[in-house]
Amino acid sequence: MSKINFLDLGSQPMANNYLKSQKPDDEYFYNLNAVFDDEKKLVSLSEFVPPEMMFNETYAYRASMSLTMQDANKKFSKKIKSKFNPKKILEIGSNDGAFLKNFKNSTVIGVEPCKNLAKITNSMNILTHDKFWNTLLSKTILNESGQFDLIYSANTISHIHDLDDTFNAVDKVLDNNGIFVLEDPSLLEIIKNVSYDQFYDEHAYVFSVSAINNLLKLTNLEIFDVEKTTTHGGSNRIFIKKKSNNMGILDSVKLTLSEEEKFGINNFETYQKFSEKVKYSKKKLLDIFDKIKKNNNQIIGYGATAKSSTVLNYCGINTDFIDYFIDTTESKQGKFTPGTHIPIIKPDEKIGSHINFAYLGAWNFKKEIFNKEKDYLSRGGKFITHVPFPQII
Ligand code: DWN
Repeated sequence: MSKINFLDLGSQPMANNYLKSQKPDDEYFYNLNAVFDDEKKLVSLSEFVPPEMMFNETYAYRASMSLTMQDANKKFSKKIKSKFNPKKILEIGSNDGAFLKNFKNSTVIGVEPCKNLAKITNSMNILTHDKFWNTLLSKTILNESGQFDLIYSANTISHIHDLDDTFNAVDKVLDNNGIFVLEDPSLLEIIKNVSYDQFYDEHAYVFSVSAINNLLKLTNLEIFDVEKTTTHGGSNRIFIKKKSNNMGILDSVKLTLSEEEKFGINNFETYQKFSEKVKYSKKKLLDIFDKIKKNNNQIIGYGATAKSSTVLNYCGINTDFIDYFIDTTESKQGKFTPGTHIPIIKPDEKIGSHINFAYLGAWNFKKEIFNKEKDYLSRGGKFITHVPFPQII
């Protein structure tokens, strides 16, 4: 097996490790490099951060924080109910219950290793195991609750290091006629949009449908349908069943695999080109920040995302450039961005009238944010983004 390095994003902190102090005594850093496995055609980080360091009782991210995601979860839950009518649902990575709260409590179980989040869903009467997903846990769940006809996992499987064990564990608790829905950011969209900020400690893998298809070859599972969604800048919703289930495989699978193949997702050269684009993106973004600062303008950050941690640390954007971030997540407010130590504050009703430039950390919610900030935009306020290329909007 050959894993080839293609992207060096330098020394990085843990992306969700918001700091209590602007001058912390110690902060954990690791080398953020991405590699391409030429055999499985799988993109991953070269170095994994221990899961317990990232996903624990202080985890900051809340999946229910945006109207966009609330709406997406509502719509998908409705679709699942009408299409598959599942009796028992298991969610791997249930976060704050953003998805599961759309179903009746008695039929759903969550798995969430971040104890602060599991506490939220347990208090909503959604039985939640505050443990990491693995074969051991799947055996416990099987003994206690039996098999499930729907297993859902969004933005989680890409975070789990041992994929063979992950799929094995899914196979154990999935009913023979059951469906496993896996949703994660699309590698194809990331390459197209040069959204290199989807690479950070938590995203151990960045999946193409082709890579998932290859990984499942050695399991009892296979893909039977693929949908593209717009969430998180473009994701794949991959529908998986047991190979023994003779439900047909839809054309979407062949079409997606062939689209990825044509694009070059399975060729190392694609990643070499992507890496050059990332370097250019950094240069152009810094040109924009330099120009604005030379004209003595203040810049704030909008949405202290995990993604933006990669950009800020890779480009060296610190308090010399950004005065503060605003973010609606309570657990991030009053803290400082990892590595770059920029204060994060609660957003006021509107962006202050003295601010003319805001760096869009949450570019994936651009539509929702532009809608909310109509006044700012109409008085000439600008947003800075690096996706799909560095620009002032
Ligand atoms: O996979 C992951 C994704 C799904 O969520 C995790 N590893 C971590 C996390 O990544 P992220 O932080 O990049 O996710 P979001 O969903 O892009 O974060 C949006 C952030 O922006 C939140 O902190 C909320 C904030 N926000 C805001 O302040 N005002 C969002 C909106 C829409 C707003 O209007």
